[in-house]
Amino acid sequence: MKKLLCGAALSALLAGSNAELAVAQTPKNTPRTSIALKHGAHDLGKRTDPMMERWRNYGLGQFLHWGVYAIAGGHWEGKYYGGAAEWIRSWREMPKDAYDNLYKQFDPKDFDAKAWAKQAKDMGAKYMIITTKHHDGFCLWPSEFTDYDVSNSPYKKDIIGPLVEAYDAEGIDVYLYFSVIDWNHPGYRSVLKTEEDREEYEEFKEFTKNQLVELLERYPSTKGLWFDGTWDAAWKEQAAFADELEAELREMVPGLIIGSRFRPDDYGNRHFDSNGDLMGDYEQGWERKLPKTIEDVKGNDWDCVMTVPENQWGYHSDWRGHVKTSFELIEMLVRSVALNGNFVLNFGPNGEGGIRKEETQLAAEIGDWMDVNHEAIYDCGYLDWEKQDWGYYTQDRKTGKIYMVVFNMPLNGALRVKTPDKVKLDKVYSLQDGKKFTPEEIHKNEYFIHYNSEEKIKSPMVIVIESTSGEEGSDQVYQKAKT
Ligand code: FHN
Repeated sequence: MKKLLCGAALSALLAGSNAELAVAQTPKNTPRTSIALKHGAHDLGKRTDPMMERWRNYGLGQFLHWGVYAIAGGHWEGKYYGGAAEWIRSWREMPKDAYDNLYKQFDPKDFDAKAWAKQAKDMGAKYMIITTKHHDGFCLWPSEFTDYDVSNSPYKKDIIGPLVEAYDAEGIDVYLYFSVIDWNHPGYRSVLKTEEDREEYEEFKEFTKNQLVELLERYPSTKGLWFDGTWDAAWKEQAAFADELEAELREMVPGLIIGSRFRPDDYGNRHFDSNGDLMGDYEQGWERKLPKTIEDVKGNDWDCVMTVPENQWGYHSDWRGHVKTSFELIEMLVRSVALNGNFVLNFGPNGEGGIRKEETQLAAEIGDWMDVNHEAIYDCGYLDWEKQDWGYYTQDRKTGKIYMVVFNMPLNGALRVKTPDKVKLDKVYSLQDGKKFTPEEIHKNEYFIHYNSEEKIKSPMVIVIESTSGEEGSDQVYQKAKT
């Protein structure tokens, strides 16, 4: 499998100018140690193979939370449940038995995999993550290993297969969400207290493994697994099992992508092992929150998964509290890309398989913006220029083009740009209409780009900078360019 940075190279990195970055991989309050681990991170540094490069350049993804919880939609017998809709089974007002029988009503007449995929495509998503099984254990595919699946619902048909097919057809990569927590399996435990617990949990582990292998066998075009529900004490004891299983799954699908939420290390640490090294291909801890600075991401790949309301993943018919606008979501998307991450926006279809009007509207608004401005998102990442208050820089990793994504247009239209030494701004123009700007140099390495339109910008605008970095002596060229 991947081997990216050997011990010697790592020492060199630590000794060199990137030392801060490498050391920064140690989580706060954890001293840098070298504990011998059998099941810690096996590879250090970023994966550079084509599948991971592809992942890194997605920019925007779609998350889909769908299951029988969508039928309840955050209510039970007229009472409102204020928690996340997909957790309603854990609410004391809803009898477990009632929840566990909801699947008998699962018959989503409006489900149209192609329409979902088309909407995601129009929004500009490059990958999609679908909940094959959430914590309740209900499987959206016909599983050989449980009866609690779609084949025993009135709908009867596989949901995952048509989704994989439809999204593949739209050129959107599919990732399978899988919850290790499974409230339906008799062997599932959150804590292992007795010998009997341990015995039953062994069966649960076997079941988990069987289901994962089954998913990859059934849907071989899967690009990765998105794990969840791995925080239980019982699972945190399973370092050896999870390590072996992860290796087996990676064998099945070359290039398979798995984030940091799957396996614990020998001491039960998750995401980062006891030495502070990332376990998995990317950091999976940015949920409903975003990093503020590049230091926060510790040099790792990462994704942010985001809800439209405050904390609803599955369908809740009654969104209360703050509901995000497309402007806010686009800013989150751009901030993610500017800090080398992907942004994944969640959708929670209803019990009939329909996508709610708010989500449809947001998808369309984001899509309209992406239509014009996707160049500033796809294949783009961090640019090491001083951040300015108007918004974010992104840079195309292949062409080197720089994008200024402006969210806060100054009243006088003067957009400050500070460049590193010896950088020359060759061409500056609007991505929307190609209109050229002539930067005004106000100091060495500092410019104003004047946006002089009377028109107030309605959506975040993008200015492209094509620049060159000069060698020694190029200051002169740069100085000449001033006159
Ligand atoms: O408990 C789940 C939650 O319902 C949702 O699936 C999110 C998505 O990342 N994950 C868990 C909380 O971390």
